[in-house]
Amino acid sequence: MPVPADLLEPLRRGEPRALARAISWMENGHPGARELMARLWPSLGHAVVIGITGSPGAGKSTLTDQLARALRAEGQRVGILAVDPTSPFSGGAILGDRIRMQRIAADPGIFIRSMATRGALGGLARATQDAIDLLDAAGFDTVIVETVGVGQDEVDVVSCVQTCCVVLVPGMGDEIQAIKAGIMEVADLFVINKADRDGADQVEQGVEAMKSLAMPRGWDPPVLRTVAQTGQGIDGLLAQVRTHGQWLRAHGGLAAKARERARLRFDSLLAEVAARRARTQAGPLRVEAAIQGIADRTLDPYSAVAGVLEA
Ligand SMILES: Nc1nc2c(ncn2[C@@H]2O[C@H](COP(=O)(O)OP(=O)(O)OP(=O)(O)O)[C@@H](O)[C@H]2O)c(=O)[nH]1
Ligand SMILES: [Mg+2]
Repeated sequence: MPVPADLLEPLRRGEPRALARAISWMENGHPGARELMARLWPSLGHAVVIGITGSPGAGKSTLTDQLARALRAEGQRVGILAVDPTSPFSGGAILGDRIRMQRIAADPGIFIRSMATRGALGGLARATQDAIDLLDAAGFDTVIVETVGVGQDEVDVVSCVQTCCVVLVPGMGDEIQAIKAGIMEVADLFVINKADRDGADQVEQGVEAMKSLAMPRGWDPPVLRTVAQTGQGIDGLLAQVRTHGQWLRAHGGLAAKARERARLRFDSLLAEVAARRARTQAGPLRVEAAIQGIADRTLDPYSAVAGVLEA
């Protein structure tokens, strides 16, 4: 299905309504979604993508706001994707984010979108990656992806970013343990936010101890302190994000990340499309019969799947 000019051109100019529509197209598997991506694909890859991840209430949104402001002051256009894998709907914390973000949302140089599990065909990571691509196509210089740290979904989402900032706060001894799983390998920067509170030293010691156990990978993730509410430390954070970008460029890291991202994307899309095709070919009755067979123990799961694939 051809992409209407009244979507493509406004999208390339970065008009918010066209962007919102295009993101929904991708999320909902609109018949024109594939052609849209095909048209945009060759010109992508310019936006710098920063990930801000951490536990609920760590100050991710406040940090994101501050970063966006600093980048706007340099004349950049900034996209913000607020990803919440815990929320099936755009509600709760995300609604709060919307209200909070209204302050900066009036600025046409900033585009904000909440991404929740709701309806995102193929999952949140894919929807987020698609949205990043669309912002990139629309000429946004930097995209900030804010995501609540909750495990695999989060790790998948941060695989989309160039520089992943893990936000910690004083007084979270146990949570450092929880963060170890998975996120350690993807952290490019550690940000101790709410450094105006007691206990920043202890968190820093905890992070350093954790880092010493991690596999060395050439880049030693710096540990920074911020007070997002006042903007303290934001310039330092931006400077480190840039240093990391330079390091990636100097060490072939950008190409390596792009390849890794391409592989993840291909694998997940292949799995999804192949599964959909197989289901359609077999039809719902056969699929349900196979599932019932497994439950009844008349059919083992492997044979059930093989049977459906051969349908
Ligand atoms: N004392 C102090 N409070 C802060 C700081 N940064 C953010 N806060 C406050 O912490 C609370 C949570 O901030 P958010 O930015 O909404 O945190 P978040 O991580 O986005 O929260 P979720 O999206 O709900 O997970 C708010 O009341 C902020 O005003 C800081 O540096 N110091
Ligand atoms: Mg938030």
